[in-house]
Amino acid sequence: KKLCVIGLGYIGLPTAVMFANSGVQVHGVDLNEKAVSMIANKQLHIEENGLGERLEQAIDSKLFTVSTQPVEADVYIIAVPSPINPDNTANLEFIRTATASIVPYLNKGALVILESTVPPKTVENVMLPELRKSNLILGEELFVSHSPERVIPGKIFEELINNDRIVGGITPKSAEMTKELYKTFVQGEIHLTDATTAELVKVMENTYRDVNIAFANELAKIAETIDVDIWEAIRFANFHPRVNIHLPGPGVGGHCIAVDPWFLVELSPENAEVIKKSRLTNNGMPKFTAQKAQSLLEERGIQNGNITILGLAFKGDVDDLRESPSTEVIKELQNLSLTVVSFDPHIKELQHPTQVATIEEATANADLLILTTDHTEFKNLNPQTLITKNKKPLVLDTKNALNRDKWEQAGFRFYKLGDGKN
Ligand code: SAJ
Repeated sequence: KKLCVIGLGYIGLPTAVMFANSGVQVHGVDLNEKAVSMIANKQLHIEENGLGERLEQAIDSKLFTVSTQPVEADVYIIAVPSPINPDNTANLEFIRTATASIVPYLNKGALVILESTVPPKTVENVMLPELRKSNLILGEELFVSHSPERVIPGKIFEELINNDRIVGGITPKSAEMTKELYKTFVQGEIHLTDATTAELVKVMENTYRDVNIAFANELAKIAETIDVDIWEAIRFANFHPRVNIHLPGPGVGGHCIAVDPWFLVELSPENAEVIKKSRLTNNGMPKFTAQKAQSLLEERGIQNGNITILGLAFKGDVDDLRESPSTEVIKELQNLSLTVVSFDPHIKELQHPTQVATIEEATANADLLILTTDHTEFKNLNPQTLITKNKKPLVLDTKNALNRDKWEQAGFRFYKLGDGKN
C-alpha cells in the first residue's frame, strides 16, 4: 500500500513518520516549501519529543518522501488546519482545498481519511462534493472516513500508539479499511462508527475539556474572594472517585480546545449555552490575570511597573505560541500601560515583539514576574540566580508551577492565580 499524507504539521508529520517506520511507503505533502525542504533534509520545522530520530529513520529508509504536490496513492490522509474565522465560525477552506488537490490522483479502490478536527457534517458537506468530481462511486469505488487525531502535543508518539481511536466511515467498509490501516502501529482499540458521529465525538472531547477548565477558572475567582488556595482545593476534590476538575490558568490556548467548542456553537447556537459561556470565561482569563498583576503592583505602590512574562508557548514544554494565552496577557498588560518583556526557552527565534533572548535580560528590570507557561525550565529555575533592579520583586504564578518557599527565600513576594492571600 502507498500512502499520501496531506499536511505535514503537528499531526501529519508524526503520523507520516510512524507509518513509514512501520514499513509503509509514505509520501508527505505540504504547501510550505520551506517546511518541505527542511523535512527532506531531516530537519524539524516543529518541536515534538522523539520526532527528530524518527524523521531521520524514515528519510534514511527511503520509505518517506516529501514534496509540495500530491502523488498517486492507495490511501490519502488529510491533516490540515481547520481554524476559526474572527467571527468564531469554522474556516474549512484548507479542508476543501486539500480534498480538491487529491481528486486528480484518485483511482478505483482509493481510501481518503480525514484526521483534522471539524464541525460535524464536514465530511458530508465539504469533502464529498469535491470527491464526487473524481467520478468514482462513493462507498463502492472510493472510500472515505474520519479518523480524528486525539494526541496531545508533547506526547504525540506515545499517544499515537496507545490511544484508542474512533473511526467513522461514510460506509461500514470505509471504516473497516481505515481500521486495517491504523492497526499497522496503533495498539489502542479502534472503535468503528459513521463519519458524522466520529466528527461529533472528537469535538465533544475537546469541548468537555474547555468547559471543565472554565469551571476551574470560575472556581479560582471564587476562591480568591475568600483567600482559599484553589489548587489545593481542587487536589482535594479530585480524591473523590467521581470528580475530575481540571486546572485554572491564564487562559486556554492551542488550536484545538479554544477552537473546537465554537463548532458546536455555530452548529446549534440556541442549545450551546454552557459551551459558549465557557469559551467566554476562558477567553476572559488573560484580562483577569493582567488586572490581578496591576492590583498587586498598585498595592506595593509601584506605578508604571516593569513586567516579565515567563513563557510564550500555549502550554508547558511545547514551542508553539499560536493562540497562546501568554500573548493575550501581554496585550492586556500593555492596555494597562505596563511595560512588558517576555522570555521563552522553547521558542528559539524571537517571535514576539516583547521577547528577549535570555532570562537575565528578561528579569533585569522586573518589578513583577508572571509565570504564564509551566515549562520544566521554569519549574527548575533557581530564583537565587536572578538579579533584578527591584530589591523585592513580585512573582505571580498562574500555573501553580513554582515552589513558594524557594522563591520567598530568594527574596521574592510570591502570589498565585486562584489564591487570594496577598
Ligand atoms: N489548560 C488549562 N487547564 C487544564 C488543562 C489545560 O488551562 O487543566 C490549558 C493549557 O494550558 C492550554 C490549553 O488548555 O493553554 C490546551 O491544552 P491541553 O493540554 O488541554 O490540550 P491540547 O490543545 O494540547 O490538546 C488537546 C487534547 N484534547 C483533550 O485532551 C481532550 C488532545 O488529546 C487533542 O488531540 C488535541 O487537543 C487536538 O488536537 O484536538
